[in-house]
Amino acid sequence: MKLITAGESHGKALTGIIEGLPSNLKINIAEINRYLALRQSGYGRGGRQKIERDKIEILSGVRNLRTLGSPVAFQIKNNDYDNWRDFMAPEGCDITKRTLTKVRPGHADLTGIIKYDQTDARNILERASARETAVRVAAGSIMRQYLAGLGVYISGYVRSVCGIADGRRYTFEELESAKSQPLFMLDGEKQQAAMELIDELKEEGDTAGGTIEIRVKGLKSGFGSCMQYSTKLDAILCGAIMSVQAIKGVEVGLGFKAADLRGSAVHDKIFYDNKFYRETNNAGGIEGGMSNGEEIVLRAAMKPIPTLMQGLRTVDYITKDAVTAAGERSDVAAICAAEIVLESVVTVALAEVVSQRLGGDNMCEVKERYKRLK
Ligand code: EPS
Repeated sequence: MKLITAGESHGKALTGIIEGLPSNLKINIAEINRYLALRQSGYGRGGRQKIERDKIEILSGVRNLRTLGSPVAFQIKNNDYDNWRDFMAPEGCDITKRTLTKVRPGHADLTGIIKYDQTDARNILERASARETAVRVAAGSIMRQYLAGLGVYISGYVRSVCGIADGRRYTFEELESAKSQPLFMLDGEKQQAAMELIDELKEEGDTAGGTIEIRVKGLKSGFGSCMQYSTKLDAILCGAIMSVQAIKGVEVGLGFKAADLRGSAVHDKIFYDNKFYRETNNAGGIEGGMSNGEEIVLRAAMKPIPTLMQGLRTVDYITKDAVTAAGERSDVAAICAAEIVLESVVTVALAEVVSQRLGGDNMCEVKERYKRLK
């Protein structure tokens, strides 16, 4: 299974193609749109989300709500294109307007302009923009339906915003209620404090990041491989997480904390009672690059959004003058969007690993093969 995405932030549409879905997977379109709406939600988003109403339009590979086994192509229209047609149209447009040369620190602007031999960072930022993640959420939602057919579920929540952290542990079932919270946090007091901080940052023209936990439940052991570095499940899932805009760190299970503890306090002891089990899950469900049957626990750190309304010191790419970086409109925090995106990219990466191991041309075959695994 493989996903390819295309689309510019203010272009006509975002497009995705998924290759390798088995036939007869029932597609719930309302569910895909629910995740797209969740990605647009959350406290601290900016003006753009008032313009967009992301909805999937499936173009191929699905007939009467069931996959055919052929590539599934889909698009999500950019409503904002109506305001940008004159400056973005592939067929010809005015590229002297809406230019960006006051390159923003922390963005792709400067490095991209040099690498792609441009004079306008618009030709870089349009693709580097986190708008692209809408496609990955739609694809993730389709692949989530594939994994749910096997009893594999993905969830998560926001653990901290700009240092305001919830250190509690939650069961997988408790995580679902996070989605109805303004910041996808489960600790009401921390969430209130984080919302107040976001209000302050908005006043100051500043931005915030945070940390997110993603969990996978129901995955049997043996996915990923210890036989080749590139096939290790932790490498694949962490790579997927690091591919998301603004993500700067990732850990599995105890993660960085494990470095400060003794081996006897870190490694999950193994027991047997009709089946092998562990009483702790410090490994985060992955040992030797393979799922071990426990819940997979991944945590990611998102940096603050690099477009600041207050503007950071930078240099104009053309004049070389010291200037304040561009910043017309920006989210203060997009941590909820990132939470949905991270669930989605983990789902996409996992579905690829699962389909590689199981194969199967139709859903019935896939389910039978999964059931037969120990
Ligand atoms: C983004 C800048 C903002 C965000 C955008 C990502 O867009 P604009 O420049 O149009 O105001 O809203 O995110 C989305 C549009 C989205 O759907 O998530 C950026 O520079 O990365």
